[in-house]
Formats: sequence, structure tokens, C-alpha cells
Amino acid sequence: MSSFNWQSIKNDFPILDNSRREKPLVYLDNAATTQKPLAVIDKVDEYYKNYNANVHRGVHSLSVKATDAYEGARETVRDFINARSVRELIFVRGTTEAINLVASSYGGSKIKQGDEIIVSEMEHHSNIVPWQLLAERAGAKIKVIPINDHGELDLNNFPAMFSDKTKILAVGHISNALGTINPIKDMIKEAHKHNVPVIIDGAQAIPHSKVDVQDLDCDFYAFSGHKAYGPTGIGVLYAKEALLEAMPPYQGGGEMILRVSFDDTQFNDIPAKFEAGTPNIAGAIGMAAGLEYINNIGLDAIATYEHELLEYALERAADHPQLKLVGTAKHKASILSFLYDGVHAHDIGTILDCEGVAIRTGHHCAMPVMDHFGVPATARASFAFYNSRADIDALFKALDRVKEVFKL
Ligand code: C6P
Repeated sequence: MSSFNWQSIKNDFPILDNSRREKPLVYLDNAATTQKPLAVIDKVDEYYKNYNANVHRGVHSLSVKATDAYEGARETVRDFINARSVRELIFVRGTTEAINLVASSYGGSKIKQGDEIIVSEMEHHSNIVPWQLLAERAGAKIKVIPINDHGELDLNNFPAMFSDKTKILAVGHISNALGTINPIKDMIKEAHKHNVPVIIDGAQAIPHSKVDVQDLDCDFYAFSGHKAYGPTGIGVLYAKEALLEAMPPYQGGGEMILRVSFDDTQFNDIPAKFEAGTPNIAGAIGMAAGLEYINNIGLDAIATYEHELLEYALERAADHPQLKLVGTAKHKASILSFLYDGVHAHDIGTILDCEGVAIRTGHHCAMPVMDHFGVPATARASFAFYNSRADIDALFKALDRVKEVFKL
């Protein structure tokens, strides 16, 4: 195992302190949302206790302090994903809003009747439905990159999917339902050969692996703070500056304007042009604290450790003939999606919960993936760096209980 003291890390997360609970908790639903370390909780607490004020609007010192912290958070995000400038970073509610913003603003202005949008079969609904809504409005067509039975993208026909009608490629970095890590750098390169911009849904990648938007050369990258140890209701849209400059505003209101009159309204410069209304100030500050927390551990160490956890879980799974993995990609993040001898996923989730093990069950907002595998739902355990081999042992012990209850 890696040399970092992973066991002590749990102490940074109050919710994982079992002495505070009636029943011990083994939290394995990290792909849905991660738990929050004190470093994040304290930052949000400090903002509300000491300098709560609106940003960009007041000359008073509280507002200046809140503005500095809010814009400081943007710089933290810039550094974290190696964006060229803070002008390329829009604070949004999360991945879902970031993709809707691009579909509505970029797509709404660029995508016309007969144009084509490429998505993949393994996308989360957040990276399907905004494109369907746009396609419906514009009269455009959605083309789908298929997946194979390992849950990997089948890219054999990928270059041939592009035509002069293709206007955007929308693809996930890591699948939430399968754990597959997609070869997005190569896909972006291919799309650019056809002058097609690319939006990456990075919701599942940001907390687990180093993302460098300049190295990837993606045009848009979306992620959520709450999956990266930060608060809910805050996320980021990265977009290349020239694209943002050319895009029309997404929403109208305060903050996004320079001047308003009934004859002529002028919009603010980026990124403010895309941040109408009072933003989630505490959220941005908390999200930055989450990213700093990740930085303090180091993404390379995190990726190595979480991979060790996945390998261990796969080893343990091999001893359970009842367990069938859904998603066996060669390149896989620490997500274990599975079926268990015909037992409905919700029953598995309920029994595991009685044993103190929290996992997610259902379609994971990826119904096309479920359709591909011909199942309504899977059980999904997803690991974070505060998990341990003992947590994985607890998962398999709880699965033994499923065996007992269903007499398998
Ligand atoms: N996946 C899961 O349990 P929001 O809700 O906007 O923060 O993130 C949406 C989203 C988009 N893309 C991917 C790949 C995701 O995994 C998610 C959220 C959660 O898997 C909730 S369905």
C-alpha cells in the first residue's frame, strides 16, 4: 500500500467519526457525493460568521473581503486545472448547469437545422438531455458513440462519425455508472482535426486524477464541487476565452451587465457575463478549500491509492461467483458497479444499509448504459481516499448477509 497515512485522513471528516454515530458508517457512495473535511466546513463557517456580504457590489470592507475570497477561489480553480486565465472560469451550480449553459448559449447560437451533435452511449443524463433539448429546438441530430460489453467506448468508427455538419462532441471523462476512463485526449485531437469543439463532462474525474485543460486542449470542461470534497450547489465551467467572448449570455440579470437602458444593454466582460445574480459565494469559497485539501494530499498519491482499493475490491469480488461486474474496462476508476445473482439492486442497497454500508443503487442517471447491459439497475460502490481495505471487507461481509437473506 502507498506510504501516505490514509487511515488518519478519516479523522479530517467529522461525518466518518463513528464515535459520533449510533451505528458505524462505511461510506461507499463517493461518486454520488463526497464527504466534507473540516477544512471545507470551517471555511464556509468562517465566511458566514466573519465576512458574509455580497460580492462585487459594495465598497464596504466586508464586501471587499468576500469579493477577494470569491475571486481567490477562482484563482484556486484556475491553478487546479491549469487554465490559462481566470477569465475562462465560470462558477455555476454544478456539472449539470455547466453543460446546460454550453448547450443553451454556444449550442443555441451555433447549432442549426440539420447539424449534428456527437455524444456517447455511456453519458450521464446531464450530458444527453441538454443536447436533446437543443436538438429538438434547432432541428439538429444526435449521433451516439456506442460502447462494447466491457463498457468501453467503441471508437472503431469514431473518425467517420464527423462530417461538416458536426458542431460539437460531448463526452464524459470518467463514467459514473461503469467507472470507465475514456481516452479523451485522443478524442479531442480527432474532433479538432474536423474543427469540432469538445465539451468534457469531468464530474467523476476531478477528484480522482490530474486534469490539465491546456494539455487536454478541450474547449469546455465541466465539474461539480460536491464530488471533490466541496459543498453542493457549486461547480465550474471552464471554456476557452475566445469561445466565451463570442457566446451570448446564458441568463440575464445583475452582475452580467455593464449598462442597462431600454435602448441598449451592454454585457459585462467574461467571466461576469455568465454569472447573473448573486452567486454561491460560500460555495465557491468552500469548493476552493476542497481543491486545496486535495492538493495537499496530491492527486498522484490519490490516484495510486484509489487504484489499490479498486484492485483489492476486484480481488474480493472474484471470490463471489454471485457477483457480476457491469463495467470491466481496462482503464477504470475506483467504481464497482455490479449485479448480484438476480437480487434487485434496491434490495442489495437496503440490506447493505442495515449493515452500515452506504452504496448507490439504481440507473445512476445513465439509462442508456442500463439498456446496453439489459438491466434496470446496478448496485454501485465507489471509493474515495478516506476508504480503506477494511471498508471493502465490510462491503463483502454485508454482501454475505444478502446471500443469507436470499438463501443464495
Ligand atoms: N452523478 C452519481 O451518483 P451534478 O448533479 O450536476 O453535480 O452532476 C451531474 C453529473 C454529471 N456527469 C456525471 C458523470 C455524473 O456522475 C454526475 C452526477 C451522480 O453518479 C448523481 S446521478
